[in-house]
Amino acid sequence: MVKLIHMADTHLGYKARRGTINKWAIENYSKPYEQEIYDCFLSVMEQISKIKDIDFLVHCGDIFHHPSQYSSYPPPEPARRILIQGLQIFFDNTKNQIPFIYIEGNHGVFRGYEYTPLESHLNKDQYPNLYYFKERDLIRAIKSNIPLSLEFADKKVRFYLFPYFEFKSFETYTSAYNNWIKNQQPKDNEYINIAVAHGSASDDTLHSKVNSDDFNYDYVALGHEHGFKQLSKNHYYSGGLLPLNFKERYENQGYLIVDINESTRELIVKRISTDELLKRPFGIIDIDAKAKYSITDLENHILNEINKFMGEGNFNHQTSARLKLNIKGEMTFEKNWQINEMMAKIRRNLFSHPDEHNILQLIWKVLDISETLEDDLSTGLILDYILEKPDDEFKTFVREKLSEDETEYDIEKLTDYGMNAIKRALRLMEKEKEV
Ligand SMILES: [Mn+2]
Repeated sequence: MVKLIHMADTHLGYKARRGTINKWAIENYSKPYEQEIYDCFLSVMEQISKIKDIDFLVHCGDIFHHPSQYSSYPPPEPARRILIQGLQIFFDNTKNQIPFIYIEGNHGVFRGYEYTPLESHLNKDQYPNLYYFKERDLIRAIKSNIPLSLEFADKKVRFYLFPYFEFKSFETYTSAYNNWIKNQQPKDNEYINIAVAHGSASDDTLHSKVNSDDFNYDYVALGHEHGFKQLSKNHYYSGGLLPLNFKERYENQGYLIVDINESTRELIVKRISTDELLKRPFGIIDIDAKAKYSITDLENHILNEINKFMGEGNFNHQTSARLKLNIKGEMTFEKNWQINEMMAKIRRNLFSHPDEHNILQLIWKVLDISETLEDDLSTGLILDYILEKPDDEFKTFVREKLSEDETEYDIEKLTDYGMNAIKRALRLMEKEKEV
C-alpha cells in the first residue's frame, strides 16, 4: 500500500471582514475566524503527522489566502508564522522522512512576480523534504517541452504536477500547453502515477486531460473547489479545512487519506471531516418579508430570529455566531432602502453592546422574489447600482457619441456589448462581496 494524505485550499490568512464585530480582533493579532483557521490547520498538521505509515503529504494549492485577485497584500504575519509552525510540526513528528508536495494555486501568489510568498515569506530551502512547484516551473516545463513530474524510485511513485494556470489569461500559452501536456502522460505502469492539480472545469482552469481518464492516472488529487467532491473513480477534491463564507457552509470540508494498492491499483479513500470542528453557529436564515408586514413588524420578526443566536450574553471569539439573513419578498425601491437602514441599525446596536450577545458577523441580502435570477443581474442589480433604464440610457449615450464622431456602427450591437460588459463587471462585484 502507498498511503498519501490529500489536502488543499487552507487559505491561511483569510479573514471574515464584512459585517463583523471588532471585539477581540482589536486586542489580538488576528481576527476571530482567521484564528480559527490557524488553529484548525495546526491541529490537522499534528493529526496527519501522527498517522501511521504515511508515504506522502500532498497539498493541492492555496495554502495562503493573500495575495489574491482582489487584494495584492502579502499574507498577514500570523499566517506566515502559522505555516512555519505547521511545517515544523509535520517535519518534526515525521522525523523529516515524509515528503510534503505543494503546488501553487491562484491564491497566495504575487501577480506578475516570479517569486511567491512561499519563497519571500519563509525559507523553503530549510525543509529538505518540501517539494514545491509554481506557475513559473510550469511555464519553464512548457517552454522546454519536458514533463513537470517528481519521481520516488524507492516507493515507485511518480507525481505529475499541475500548478494553477489560467488558460483564459494566457491565450498565447494555451496551444503550447496543449502540445506540452502529452509529456504528462504516464510513461509506464510500473510506477503508481498520481496527478496533482489546482483548477476546476467549472471556471475553465483544469485541463480536460487532467479532468478525464485519458491519461489513466491512478489517482488525481485536486484543489480549487472548497468542498469535498468525487469527480470519478479516482478524481477527488479534498476541500479546504473550514467553510470560508456562507456559500461554502453546506459543502464538506476536511482532508483525505488515500491508500493505493500497488498491484491492483485499487483505491481506499477515507474522508476526515474538519468542518465538524466548527464550534460556532454559522447559519443562513431565510426571512419572509411579507407584503402585509410594516417595517416595525419586520424588525420585530428579525430581532426574534437573531435572539436565538445571542448566546450566553457575552462575546466569545471561539463560539460567536456568523449569520447571514436572506430577506425575501416583493420589494419596492423604498422598502429595499428601509430594510437596509433597519439592518444597519440592528447591527450597530448589537455591536455596540458586545457584553450582551455572542455574534461575530451579521450580514444580509435583500431579495426581490418578483425578479428571476437572470433579471436580478440585468435590471434589478444595475438599477441598484447605477441607472434607471440601463438599456435605453446606454443606447442614447452610444447614439450621441456616434453622431458626434460621425461614424457608422451598429447601435444595437454596441449597446449589447456595453450591457454585457456592465453585467460582467457587476457579477464580479457580487462575487467579491460573497467572500
Ligand atoms: Mn483556488
